Formats: sequence, structure tokens, C-alpha cells
Amino acid sequence: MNITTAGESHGKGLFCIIEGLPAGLTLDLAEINEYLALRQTGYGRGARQKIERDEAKILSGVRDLRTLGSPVTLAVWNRDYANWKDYMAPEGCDVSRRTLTKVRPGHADLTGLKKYGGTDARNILERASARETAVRVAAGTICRQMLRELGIEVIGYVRSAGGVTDEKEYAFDELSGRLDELYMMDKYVQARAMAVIDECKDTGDTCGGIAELRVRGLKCGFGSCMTSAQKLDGRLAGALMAVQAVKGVEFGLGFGAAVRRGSAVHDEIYYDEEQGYYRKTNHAGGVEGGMSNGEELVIRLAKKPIPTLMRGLNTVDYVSHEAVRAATERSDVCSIKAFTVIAESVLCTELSKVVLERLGGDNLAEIKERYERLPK
Ligand code: EPS
Repeated sequence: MNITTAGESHGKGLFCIIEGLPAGLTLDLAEINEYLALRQTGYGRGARQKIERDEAKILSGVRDLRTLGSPVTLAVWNRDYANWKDYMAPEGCDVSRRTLTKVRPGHADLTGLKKYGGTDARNILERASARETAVRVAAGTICRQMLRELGIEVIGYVRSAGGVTDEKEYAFDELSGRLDELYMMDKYVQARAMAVIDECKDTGDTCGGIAELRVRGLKCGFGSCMTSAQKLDGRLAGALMAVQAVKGVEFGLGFGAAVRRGSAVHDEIYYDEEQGYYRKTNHAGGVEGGMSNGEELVIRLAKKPIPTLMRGLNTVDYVSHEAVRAATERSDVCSIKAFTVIAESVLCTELSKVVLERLGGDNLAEIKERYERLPK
């Protein structure tokens, strides 16, 4: 399976083509739109979300809500394009307006200009913007629906926002109780995080956070120890690192494993007739030797604060070379909940690729049968 996305933040829309989806998957369009709506929410989200009502349109590869095995094309149209077409229209527009030369530290602006040429960072930021993730959530939800057919479930929650961290551990089934505002689990911890977000808003600042993703039902043996390119953790980490603003990925104990002794890191192995092989701990986060080991996948992602700060950081104008304050457009103060929805979706997509590579198959029935035959 392969996915290509296209589209600019203030262009006509976001688009993607998914190649290699099996035939016979019944799509739940309402669920795709629910995840798109969730991506738009969260305490600290910005004003753009008041304009957009993201909705996925299926343009190909599906008939009567069932996939055909042909490439699936998705579109999420930008409502804001109506306000931007005079400066963004591919057919001709006024590129002398809405320019951005006060390049923002932490954004793609400066490096993108040096790489692609020109003097207007608009040409860079329009694509670098996390708006692109809207269509990745739509595609990821289709992948989620395919994984669900195999009994594989994906969910995430927020462990830390604005530097306020929930240190408790939660069982998979508890995670559906994540709270609306920030997807945190503990309302007292969340209230403190929301107060930090308020403070950031008042001071023209932004803040990031940590999301934890969990996968249940993935049988052992996905990924491979045989070549580095096939390692499951390498592939998932690569896909997740490529989500805008991610600065770190860890599996299981992650960085914590580096400071413990081996006896406190490796998950000891037991056997009984009923369960077969099992472990009492999951410090590995479900991956050993680059392969799923049948335990839950546990992945944590560090997301940096959004680089557009209303108070503006020190920078240099790309044209005049004068010391200035960085450009400020409307911005999100904190987008950690939206990010969690995005990260879950990207995980569903990469996991689907790995699953389909191992199981092959042209139609869902064939793939389900092959998955069921695998040992746990
Ligand atoms: C986003 C829409 C954008 C930003 C955000 C993501 O809207 P606008 O730029 O029109 O306000 O809010 O983009 C970024 C975080 C970024 O770094 O560019 C969205 O729909 O998710």
C-alpha cells in the first residue's frame, strides 16, 4: 500500500491517493468525518478551525461504500480558500500580497526558502503547514477500519501538555475515557495543563506535549529482524517522526531503558497451556528484534510547541536582512489533542502497510483468513 498526499493550507484543498487497499472493505464515512472533526478540536486550538468543517469526499476507488481494489482518491476541501483564492489560485493570482519574509524560527520558512529559492516563505509554509494532516487523518481512518476487521485496535491519549505530566499508567480499556478538552485521563492534571495553555495564550506563547499511542490485537511477527528497512519499530518511528512538530519517539521504556539494568528492562518469558508464551511486563512496548511480539504496542511521541508565536520571536527579514520580530498570523496555542488524533491515524496507515506486506491478498476476506491462521 502506498499513500501520496497533496495540497496547500490555503489552496483549494487537501488530497490523497491510496494505492493497494484491498477490495471488499466497507467504509464508514461517518467515522472518517468524526475523526476529521476531532482533529479540529482541543483546548488551545486556533481560529482557523472556526472556518473549516473538514469533510472527506471520496472521488475514486469505492463503489457503494465498498473498496474496489483500485486507487482510492480522497479530498478535503478548504473552506478558507474562498478568502485566499486571490493570492493562491493556481490559474493566476496576486503573489505580491500575503507574502511572508519575517521567517519564523522553528518553522520551515527559512530553510525552505534557502532550498527552494524565491523570497516569499508563503511558497514554503503552505505545504509545510500541519493543515496537510487533515487528509492523512481521513486516509488513516480508512486504514483503522481495515485493521479493525482483523481485530487490531489503535488509541492514543495525552500524557503531558504544557509541561504538566500525568505519571500514572492506564490499561487499554480505560483509554476510551480520555477527556474531551485535551485527551488527558485525569481531570485534575488536565485542569492544570489547561491553566498553562491559558497563560501561554495571555503571553503570546505556545506549548507542546507528549502523546502515548497503544495498539492491541497485533499478532506476533509483523516487521522483521532480517533487514533494517523491515524493522517494525524503525518503520513506525519513521512514519511518526515525519508528522509535523514531532521531536522524539520512544517504544515502551524508551529513554528510560538506557538508565536501568538489564534485569529491570527485559520482559521475562513464561509459559502455560492456556496462554502459551506470555510476559508479566511490557517494557519493550511490544517490539523485540524489530518484530511485534504479540504484546500491546506502546509508543510515546514528543511534540514541540507550534512555532508561530503571537508575541513573535527574534528573527531576520529574508529580503531586508533587518532584525525583526517573526511573522505572526493567527495560530494555535496548543494542538496536542489534534496531534494525538493525527498520530493515531498515521500509525494506522503505517501499520496497515506492514500488515498488507506480510499478508498480501487482493481482497479483505483473503487477508482476514490469513491473519486468523497466524499464531498470537
Ligand atoms: C491547521 C491550519 C492552519 C494552522 C495549523 C494547522 O491554519 P492557518 O494557518 O490558516 O491558521 O492553524 O498550521 C500549523 C500548525 C503550521 O505550523 O502551519 C490545521 O487545519 O490543522
